Amino acid sequence: MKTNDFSSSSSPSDRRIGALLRHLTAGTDADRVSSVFASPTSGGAGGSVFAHLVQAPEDAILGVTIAYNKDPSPIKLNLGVGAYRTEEGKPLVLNVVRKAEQQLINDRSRIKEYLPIVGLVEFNKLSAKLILGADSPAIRENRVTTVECLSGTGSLRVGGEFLARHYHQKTIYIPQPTWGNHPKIFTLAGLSVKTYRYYDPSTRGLNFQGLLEDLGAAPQGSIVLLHACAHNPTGVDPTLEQWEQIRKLMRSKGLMPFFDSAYQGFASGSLDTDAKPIRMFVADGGELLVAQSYAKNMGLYGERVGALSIVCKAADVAGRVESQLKLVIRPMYSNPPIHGASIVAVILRDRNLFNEWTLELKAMADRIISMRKQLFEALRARGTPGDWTHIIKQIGMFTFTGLNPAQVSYMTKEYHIYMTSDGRISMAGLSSKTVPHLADAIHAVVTKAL
Ligand code: KET
Repeated sequence: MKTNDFSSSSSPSDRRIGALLRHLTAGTDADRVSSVFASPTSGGAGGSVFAHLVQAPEDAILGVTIAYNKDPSPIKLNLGVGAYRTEEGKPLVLNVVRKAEQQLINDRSRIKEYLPIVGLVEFNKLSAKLILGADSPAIRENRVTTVECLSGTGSLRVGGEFLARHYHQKTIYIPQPTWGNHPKIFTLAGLSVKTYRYYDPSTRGLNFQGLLEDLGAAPQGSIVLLHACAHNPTGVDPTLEQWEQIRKLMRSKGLMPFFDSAYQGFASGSLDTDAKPIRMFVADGGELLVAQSYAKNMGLYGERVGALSIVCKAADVAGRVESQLKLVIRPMYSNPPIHGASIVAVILRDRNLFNEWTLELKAMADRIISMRKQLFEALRARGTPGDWTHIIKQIGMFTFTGLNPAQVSYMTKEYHIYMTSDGRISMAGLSSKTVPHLADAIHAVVTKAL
């Protein structure tokens, strides 16, 4: 008699724990090791069974906002999390989003039933079109499966777990550096995480040679996480010619592309331009995964709306992939939320709203570019030592300033400017009013030689 389906040594949960242990014993993050391994005790008479827990550190990015909120200073400035702010420093709800929500509220036939496990079907179709292009051969040939997930993070997590269960290679290569959540997401999904060279601090540009060498040396079939555009945190993207070389190399070694598209439209201001690297990989007929987020480009941060698409070689395979994705999702969160996906669907299906969205998106991207110019000019006007041209060269929401952790903490302490300790600043958090304050702080910290 079959007694226990979960005891098989190759079960996904075993693999996940194995991957987690491997990751932790690699000694990458001491605090996580202690938070997992601190030994449980009975707590003694009347004591808490959780008394052995150590206080976990705040998240490296979201913790910046927590510290900022505690600061009573009137001049404080939050350049930590990548969230768009207006010239007045306020969060922005897009006009098209307000209109879409109004439409949804006015429609009395709308109900609040559970969505299917894969989410809102119309949203899924429209999301695939948005990222792959309306004329994508993969969509035409029904070779794409798309599932609604909990924003970009949830899409990466579901995709990671799907690969850990069903793909023959369990190693994923992520760029060095990358978004701080990537290694945790993929480790907990059951993959083992390795890095490839990406950024060269001496040129503040792409280490293209290092990237090609590392991907060239990766075992056949490995998974490779690629930022579709506006690389976080560096703001450095490959050129289209470099993408073509990356594509050729990856396809020649059977490496599996997993695109993280969290900033479509934020890099160039154009949704289609920013999706080009992904579409190059689709055009060659090969397979890939892409995680999409609407947090930034539609300003739907808290709605947690995104999508995972898996492009396959044949329609029947895509159908079976989807059936397995459902088995990943159902025990994780059952099915995704309805509201955010409905907002996106209303906007993407209506030509007028869609056009209005592209204008609002372009305006956000342009304001960020104008902040780059203003900050660069302000440093030049102050005669701040160093080459600051990377501020205007880098792409997307962030500038990777090159400031070190000591300089960052000095700027926080003395100037109440909050940013991640790697020196990344969210350009979207700046305004014409706050640029001089930031420039003063950078000037001071650079001339102090900390
Ligand atoms: N990928 C990348 C590259 C990314 O920068 C983020 C968010 C995400 C995925 C996930 O976003 P979601 O909200 O799940 O759709 N980055 C910003 C916010 C965060 O850290 O959560 C940030 O780097 O500030």
